[in-house]
Amino acid sequence: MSSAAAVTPASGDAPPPPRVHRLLLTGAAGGLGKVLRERLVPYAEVLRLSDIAGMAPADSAAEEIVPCDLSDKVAVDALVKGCDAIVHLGGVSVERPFEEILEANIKGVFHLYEAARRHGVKRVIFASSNHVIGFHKQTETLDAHCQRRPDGNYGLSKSFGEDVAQFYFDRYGIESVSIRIGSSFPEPLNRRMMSTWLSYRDLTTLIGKSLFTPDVKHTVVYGMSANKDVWWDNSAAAHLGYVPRDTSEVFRAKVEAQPPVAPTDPNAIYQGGGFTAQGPFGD
Ligand code: NAI
Ligand code: 15L
Repeated sequence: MSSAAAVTPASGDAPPPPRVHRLLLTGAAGGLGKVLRERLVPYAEVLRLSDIAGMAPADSAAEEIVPCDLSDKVAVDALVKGCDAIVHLGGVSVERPFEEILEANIKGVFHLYEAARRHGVKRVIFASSNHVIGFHKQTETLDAHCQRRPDGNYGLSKSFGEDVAQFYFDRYGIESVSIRIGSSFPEPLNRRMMSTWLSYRDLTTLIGKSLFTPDVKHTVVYGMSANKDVWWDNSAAAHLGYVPRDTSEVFRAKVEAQPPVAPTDPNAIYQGGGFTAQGPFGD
């Protein structure tokens, strides 16, 4: 690999995928973290798994379990030490009051990049979200350079995370890929997700491309499968060579059997769907 301390491939008939030595996965106890704990195995000699929530014990010498609260600067520094690359999933993943988002997402992403700087980590994959552009209408097609229109505290925190990624590239040369994940679940759960769905297989492929493509600088890419009706244009991230293999179309009949969504419902208007109508909190 170009940037994340590649390990020399072993000889053999088919070349193995490139690997880093120690890959840190934050958010490892979460929905995507559990999936990626298994699927990132080929990408690293050692997978360091971290979360504030409980995780299953290490099942081999190739796993390290390091509990950590991302809002704890000292703990994050120790967590990152010795890692060659980071897949950063940890944080609050839904709309919540600002104080919760501040600790986990805003302080958390800053602590992570500061630790990456101090310990010489060269590549970070940041789980951003479609909610950084959630107030754009579903009639629009957006590329990576569009205006961000965050749809809540959560979207604001992901927008901040993208800015942190850009700053740490401009100032310190740490490369990042910010993946604006659409909806990554086993299958699309509603009509909106017919456009935003990202299969676990395609997510894994995209993370691999994000880890091992040379010279990504700070790339923003939309995390979506090869869905029929999409709102996002990934041409600005073509250098990643990401080619999704799954599509939400195979679930269309099941999704369209659901009751229709009123045209006035945010789920039918905005790319961020119902997130645009959550909050305010604490009034
Ligand atoms: P999740 O909520 O299941 O997992 C997030 C994990 O972060 C949890 O295990 C939680 O315990 C951990 N976490 C929360 N606060 C923490 C803290 N202070 N310190 C350490 N860990 C903390 O979310 P999911 O679905 O697995 O998503 C993973 C990432 O991808 C999140 O950053 C989310 O925002 C992002 N994403 C996910 C999408 C999806 O469709 N699943 C869509 C867009 C973005
Ligand atoms: C997200 O950012 C959330 O983390 C996830 O739970 C879904 O709600 C997803 O966006 C979505 O927009 O469907």
